[in-house]
Amino acid sequence: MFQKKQWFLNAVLAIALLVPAFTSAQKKQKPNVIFIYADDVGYGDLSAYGAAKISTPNIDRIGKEGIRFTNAHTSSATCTPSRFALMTGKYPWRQKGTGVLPGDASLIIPTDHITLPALFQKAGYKTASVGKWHLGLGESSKHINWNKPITKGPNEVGFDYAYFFPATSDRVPTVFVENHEVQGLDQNDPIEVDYSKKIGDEPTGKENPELLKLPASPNHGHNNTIVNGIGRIGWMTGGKQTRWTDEEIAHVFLSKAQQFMEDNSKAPFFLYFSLNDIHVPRMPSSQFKGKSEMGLRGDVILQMDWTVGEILKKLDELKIADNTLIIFSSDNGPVLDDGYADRAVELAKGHSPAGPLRGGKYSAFEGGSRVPWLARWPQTIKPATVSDALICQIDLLASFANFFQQKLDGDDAVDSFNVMDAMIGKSKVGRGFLIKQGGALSITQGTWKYIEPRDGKAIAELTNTETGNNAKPQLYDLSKDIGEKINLADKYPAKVKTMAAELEKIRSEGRSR
Ligand code: NG6
Ligand code: CA
Repeated sequence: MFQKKQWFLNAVLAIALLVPAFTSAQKKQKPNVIFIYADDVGYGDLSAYGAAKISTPNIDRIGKEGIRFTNAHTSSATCTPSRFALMTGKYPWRQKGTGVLPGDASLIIPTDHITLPALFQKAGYKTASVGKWHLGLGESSKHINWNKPITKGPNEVGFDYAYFFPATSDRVPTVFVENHEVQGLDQNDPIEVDYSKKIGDEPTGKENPELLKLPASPNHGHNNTIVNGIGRIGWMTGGKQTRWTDEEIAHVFLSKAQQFMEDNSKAPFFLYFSLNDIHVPRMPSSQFKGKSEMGLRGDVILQMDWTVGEILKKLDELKIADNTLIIFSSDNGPVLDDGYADRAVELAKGHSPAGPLRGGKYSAFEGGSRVPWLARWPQTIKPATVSDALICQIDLLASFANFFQQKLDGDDAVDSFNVMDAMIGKSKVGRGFLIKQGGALSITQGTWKYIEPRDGKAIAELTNTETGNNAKPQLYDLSKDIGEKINLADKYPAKVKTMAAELEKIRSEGRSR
């Protein structure tokens, strides 16, 4: 009897001792997560996706050592809404004011709901946002005072650390911000920004085109304040010492990302690394200038690939590659002429930025929002996997919530689905349907895609690209026609009706999860 009791007590003691050890071992095992978000990189811009005129060995390597997706998407065909969806798990068209933001816009991410970085924080991660922000700063509809700490931004939505520029590199203010402060502020030369009228007396691209080192394309409007020989959208004055040099942006962001990885190599970390490449103005560093066959756009693709390679190297150096999930994707499809006369159109001959897809940035066709997505996690993902599971960046939130066993509130991440098994190659099945936003909304269900009717030009004049606008409904069978060439709407009216109704239901219900 005594022996039995003793045995039992010993067993209880052993379990009590083991439990904390087990949980702390588990804690240690949480993978680091790096999400590299490239800007405007198309489905056909990487050699892993068939590009032959350019080689992207470092990005390709992620797929070779991990998984490459052929049916992965952003929620939208431009930057701000795609990023909004990624951060909130909510379709951006449900909230007003989520289109491409000017550089002086207020923060558009609600601070009273879970966000992707906040979810990582709750799971015990250190989180950082390095690179392009473009989700607004400061209090709703309040003027931003750039010379004082900025009240709301990445830190307020879940990032412990942030080093970023406010909007796009073709928009003012052309400065870097660390957490709440513009870097290198000089109180004797205060920064002012305006998007409605010229301020200060600095030359603009419109008045002094002879000062430009990169001419603007006619009519796009990249002809306001000249910074570093490049006309920008919007006017700024002051902050002369703080302004960036475009050719250095990639290096500056990379070094901040590397520093964060070094500082946190012992803790699990989440790094949102949001590249400036390959957005306009395409200004490669001297290391890459003239190195591709495709001019500046090709050069910055090489620069982007190098950047990714440096991150992979850093993971090896820190000996944390095995338990790091690194994802590479893009915020929207490709565009050639997006505001500067950089000869991208003429030099892209023989290269198809969207691969086999129709349309590109701004478009409701697949080229606008089907994007490269490669992921590597040596401990978990089988090398050289290729997956055609339907996944979207909007799903990261629910997928990681599930992974960390965090319950989402009913009104959080209302359009995000848990597709973690698909993301790590354990399942070939992703989400059942997806609504995407070009100009028009579309819904994809299985291999069928319906684009709702929308008035407006079929070709966007400035960029000379297809918008996907059509006054009539469009229906495509993507399994046979990934290039969306044959509109089957007239042939299958019943299908059109059910898909249109489904889209309407999801829109009116305010949620899809
Ligand atoms: C557009 C700009 C374009 C680019 C884009 C944002 C014009 C005519 N064009 O409005 O140059 O800045 O906004 O790109 O102003 S995104 O990738 O951040 O969505
Ligand atoms: Ca973009």
